[in-house]
Amino acid sequence: MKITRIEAIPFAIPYRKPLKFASGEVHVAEHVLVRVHTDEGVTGIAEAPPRPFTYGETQAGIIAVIEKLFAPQLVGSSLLERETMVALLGRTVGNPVAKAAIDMAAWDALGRTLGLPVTELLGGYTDRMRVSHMLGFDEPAAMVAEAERMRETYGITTFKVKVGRRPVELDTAVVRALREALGADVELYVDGNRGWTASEAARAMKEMADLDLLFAEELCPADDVLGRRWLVSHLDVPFIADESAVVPADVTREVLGGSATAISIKVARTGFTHSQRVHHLAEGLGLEVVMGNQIDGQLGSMCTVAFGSAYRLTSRRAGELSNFLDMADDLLTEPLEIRDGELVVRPGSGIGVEVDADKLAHYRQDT
Ligand code: MUC
Ligand code: MG
Repeated sequence: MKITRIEAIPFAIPYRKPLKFASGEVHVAEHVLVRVHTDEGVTGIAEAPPRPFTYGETQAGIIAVIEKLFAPQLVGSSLLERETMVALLGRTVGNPVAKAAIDMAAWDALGRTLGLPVTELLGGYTDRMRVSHMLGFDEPAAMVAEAERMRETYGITTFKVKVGRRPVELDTAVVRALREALGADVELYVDGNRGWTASEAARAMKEMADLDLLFAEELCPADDVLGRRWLVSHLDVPFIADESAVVPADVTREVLGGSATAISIKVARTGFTHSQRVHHLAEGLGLEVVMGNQIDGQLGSMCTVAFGSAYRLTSRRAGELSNFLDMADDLLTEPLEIRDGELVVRPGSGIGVEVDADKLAHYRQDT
């Protein structure tokens, strides 16, 4: 069970439709496939989606830090020494997405070695998650049409609407149009990616007070400390901390400081090992949790399903799992299928998915 090699392979797959939101936009999935090899001939896989506008990492930076720092530190470790590996990775500050991909690939390799699904090793609560679809910036009619198509084709009935534009009416008009077109039965929530000030956010939320929103996420920056605390104290829906609360210390700080009342867990930035810590903390604090999407491909989405299905708290709410639908292609041998609004864990050991060698050869950028 010893790690012999860690590969970091850049690949690029275009989006059919770019995703736009207040802190950035994504046109091409320029991700990194991470492969952890062991002395028993097992290979674990995971996907690292760089998000420079959120965590400062780039595709080239993720490859460099894995090849130059992390791989030399971890080669020789046993897959069972997960805490030791986390400690070794923790010697380097930052680089959450690179660290998370190594962690998840090591868990995948462990599952494959033991012949057990990772989701069962993690917790085994259920085998599926309801899917929430994230709607990027567009005109109201186009966003309504996309939501209707998602409901009709995939049975999705929960939607996260990207907001944070100016004037705020650009976004409140979209949310109103969605509620009017989709009716009372769908779940709607909004994510501002820190685009508004606290007072703009308060005005927008007041304007949407009759739209029965489920949550509000990162409407203004957490660094506007008093403004955000004031906003959160005036809202009557849970306020999700996403990019402002990555690790347990952030969650503790934001929640105890009154700047958040719910959290998003994204395995793409905390892997499985740190996501477990965040989950346990959230459970202890009595917080609602949403499994978030870092604009993941299918491998990353399956990692989210594996983690989200493992616990009652993370599987209670719909998880953000459908953005891979906007990609022109993917790497997996068997594409993920959303049916009746759900994604089900793949049977088999590890994460339960395989990379198609021909597709990887086509999309990889290092050959
Ligand atoms: C989200 O929930 O914010 C946008 C940027 C990112 O890192 O994740 C997405 C979705
Ligand atoms: Mg968010």
